[in-house]
Amino acid sequence: MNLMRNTLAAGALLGLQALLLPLAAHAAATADKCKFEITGNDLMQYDKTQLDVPGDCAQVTVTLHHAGKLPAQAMGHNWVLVNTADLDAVANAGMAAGLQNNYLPPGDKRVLASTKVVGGGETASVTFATATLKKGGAYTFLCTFPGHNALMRGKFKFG
Ligand code: CU1
Repeated sequence: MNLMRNTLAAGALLGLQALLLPLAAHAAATADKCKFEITGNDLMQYDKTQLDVPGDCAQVTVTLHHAGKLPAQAMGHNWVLVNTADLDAVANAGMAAGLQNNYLPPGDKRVLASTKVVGGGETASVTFATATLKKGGAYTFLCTFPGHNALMRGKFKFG
């Protein structure tokens, strides 16, 4: 009797899983196109020069990996999103803010999204809403470690 009840319950559970699994897979696929990975190295480079974000991503996650060996003090990297027009100003203000502030002025409204600064072997991630971004707007990502943005920058296309 107990066995039969258990078998029935297990069968019902399996049926439920069969119903839910395709839904979960679909949700994951939808979210994945809004998640991006970018890697920095000890040669002051990102491995990507452009990120293409679909316009229906309500939020975006960017995960920055540092594939190098140098510490953050020597070769730190972050990932910072700005309006392209603000790039130089944010890079200069970031330099002055120092490593203790992740090379970004605290509370700077020109910073649309940012990770902390990481050193070799470390990873940092940021998730942000796209509600304030304009589709087709001119956005650039950069590393604000002093001097890095000359090489470490790229286009952030949304929409
Ligand atoms: Cu950097």
